[in-house]
Order: sequence, then C-alpha cells, then structure tokens
Amino acid sequence: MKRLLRGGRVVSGDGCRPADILIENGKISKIGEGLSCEDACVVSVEGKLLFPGFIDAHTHFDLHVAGTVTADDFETGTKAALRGGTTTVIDFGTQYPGETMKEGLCNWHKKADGKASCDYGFHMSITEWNEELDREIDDMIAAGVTSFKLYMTYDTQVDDKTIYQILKRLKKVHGIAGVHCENSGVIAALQEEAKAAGRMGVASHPETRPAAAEAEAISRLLRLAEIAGAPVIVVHLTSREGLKMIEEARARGQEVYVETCPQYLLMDDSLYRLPGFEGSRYVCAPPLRTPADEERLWQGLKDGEIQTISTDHCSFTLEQKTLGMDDFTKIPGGMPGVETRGILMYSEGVVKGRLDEAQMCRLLAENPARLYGLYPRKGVLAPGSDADIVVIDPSVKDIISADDQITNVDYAPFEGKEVTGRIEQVYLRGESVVEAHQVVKTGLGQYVSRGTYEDCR
Ligand code: DUC
Ligand code: ZN
Repeated sequence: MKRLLRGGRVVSGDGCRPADILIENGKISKIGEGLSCEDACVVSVEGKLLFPGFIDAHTHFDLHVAGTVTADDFETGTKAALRGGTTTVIDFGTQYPGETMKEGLCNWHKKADGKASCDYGFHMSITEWNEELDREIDDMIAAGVTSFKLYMTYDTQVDDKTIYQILKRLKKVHGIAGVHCENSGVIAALQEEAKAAGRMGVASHPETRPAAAEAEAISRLLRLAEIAGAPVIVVHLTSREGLKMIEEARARGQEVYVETCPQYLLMDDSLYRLPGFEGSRYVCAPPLRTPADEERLWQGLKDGEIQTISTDHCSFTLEQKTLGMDDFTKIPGGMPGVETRGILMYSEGVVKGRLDEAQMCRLLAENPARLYGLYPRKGVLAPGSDADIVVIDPSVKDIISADDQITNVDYAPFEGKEVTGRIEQVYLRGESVVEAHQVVKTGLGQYVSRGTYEDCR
C-alpha cells in the first residue's frame, strides 16, 4: 500500500523542513514539497513534526536478574516502545558463564521472535573470555550482532585483562563494546560498611555507588581502550566526574562514544530519601545523581559530547522492588522508560530550549543508527530508508501516568509530569502501528541484522 504523509515538517540531523513523504512497500520512496501520487492513501500531518523512528539501544526485556525477572518481556516492552515512538530496540543478549555466545543469542531469539511489535536487534553481553568465545566473535558479526556489552560490576563483570583482550579482538572486526562503568570492589566495600552500621534503607543505594566509583571505572576503561587502540562506548553516563574522564581521553585522541538516559537528565538523588520505601522505584545502577550533574549532561548533549539517549529500560513492579525491603542491595535495579523517552526529550529538551529538533533527531535516531550499524536503513528519513516514522503533535499537552501506560508495571517514574507534545502516529516499515497515541497493530517486529559502525560512518 502506498501512503503519502502530507504537510508536515520533516526532521533530520541537520534541521527541519516542510516536506511530504511518500511510502511504498515499507520504504520511503520520495521526500519533497508538493508531492502527489494518485493511488496513495493521503494522510494529513499538517502542523506535525516527523522524526525518523526512534532507536533505543539499551533495553532489558525478559531479563532474569536479582532473583526475579523483569516485568516487561518482548511482548509488552516492544508495544510500549512503539507507543513511545521507538521503532527499533537493541536488547542485551547474554552469554552467561559456561555458555557460548551462540547459546546466548539463541536464548534471546527465543524470548523475542514472534512476540515483538517493533523491530529489534541484540548486543551480546560477554561475561568471560576464552578461545572458543574469541572465535565466536566472527559468528556474532555474521549474525548481525556487532556490538557487545561488558560489565565492570555485578556478577557478570569482567576483569581488566578480559576487557583489554575483548576490545583488541573487537577492533579487528569493527565490533564495538558498550561498557557499564562502576568500580565493583569499592561498591562492595561501601555496601559492607553501610550494612555493618545498620543503614539498610534505600538512602544507602546512592551512597554506596558514588560518582567517583563511576569516574574511576570510566577512567580505567578508557586507559584500557587506549592501550588496545580501540573505540568504546560508555553506556548510561550519569556524572560530571565521568564526563571529565571522557574529555581527557578525547584530548588524548581516543574515539569514545557516550550514552545517557532520561532519568539521569531529569531526576536527582533526593528521590532516594523519600519516606518509607518509596525511593525504591528509582533504584537503578548507576544511581541518580545531583542537579549539577543533570545540568552538565544537558550541556554535554547540546555540545555533542554525548551521542545517544537510550533508556536502560529494566522494569520491576512495586511488589518486585520489595525484595529489597530490608536490604537495599537486594532491590532489583532498574526503571521503565521506553514508553516515555521520546516525549520527555521533546518536551524537556526541545520545548524547553535545551535541544533543537535536529539534535533530538541525532540523539534518538541518527547517532544510534550509525553507531550500531543500522544507518541509513534506519535513523533517517530519506528515499530508500525503512518507513519508520514518528509523528509528533507539538500542540497537545499530556500528563504521564501509570494508569495510561502499556509498560507492565504499576508505577510510572515520571508520574504526574506534564509534557508538551504527543506522539500521535507511528509507522513501522510503512505500517500504521500507532494512531491517536494508541497502538493499533502489534506483532510486526522483525529481527534486524546489523552492520558495523564502520559501515555507517
Ligand atoms: N542497571 C540497572 O539499574 N538495571 C539493569 C542493568 C543496569 O545496568
Ligand atoms: Zn542496562
């Protein structure tokens, strides 16, 4: 079916211009002013902004963690993502200790295949290193898994030697690693101290995961990457101190990419001091920081020091959070975010003048598409690209509420927040999947085999 989106303003990484978009066979066939096509279904998008479908390169759906499993699986998570304008997610497949990467990938395909409503790809988390895993890197690249995740904390963590060896191996095939940077040793010591002093509540969570522990790990990672001569991605950056380490590495000539998330831009650590157990809903790692950190991250987005905004969507119900009622280290870490990222960044970023539309487009679509080997198939509105399109009505005001969400949890981190703008329509490869801000078609998500960042420069 042909579709002509007429009268909107089309956003790219360079700016915004009035243009019509003609969609044929799931792809964009033409963009320009005054387009016509006799047999196309014409949709008026006058007064609306058209972005490339957003890409969320950091989700955790159906993840077994902290003795439980995330509340969102691929069915609910990708549906919520679509409603939030995200047409592609990249989730973290995991090679658990003793497994091959092929087994890890197969497990994640089982979780996602046939259940997804938006397109999806996988990173591969590597939790150990040996000759067989080394060989499997080529298989992963061939399977379209071109980015890898390393943890410097948690029981999935890898040591410095392993980080160095993996970075060096990935460089040969133009694979890239995204790294969770926190110093696990000092966190363990601080947690022991807090527990010994009887400080078992939520307030101990940020105190035992300080920004210095993040900055130390970032600094170490970047020195390892320097020695390996490899590019690297710092995922979910939260702090000024961490960004300083990145500035220094770039000044040395290193290639460093940075991701942050809406929660680190819009929430601060005072939430952990809310009465009772309320702060548990905001427990994530690294934790929320200070208003000064938020400001620095916004500046980093504006100045191009930070390349992508993802969500780290890792959702748990309030009941699940109570696993850590008597011990803050047992609170499952993570928050939902896929349903609200797009509109929060539009409302808090563009409407409030912290970002312009082109910057938002780069941060949520173009840059992740380039970095994760999807460009120009995705991440841009151009002839030949997938017709993944987000239509935002900038004139509507809305209020974020758990009562009105697809995300499978009983709270919304941004409950009650007024936002300007609403994601009215979403097209996934030309199919209308969201209309009037409601998901109208599900189950169309396909696995996307990705190229490398080198393919997309
Ligand atoms: N941080 C979280 O809070 N949850 C999941 C993984 C992560 O890095
Ligand atoms: Zn994560």
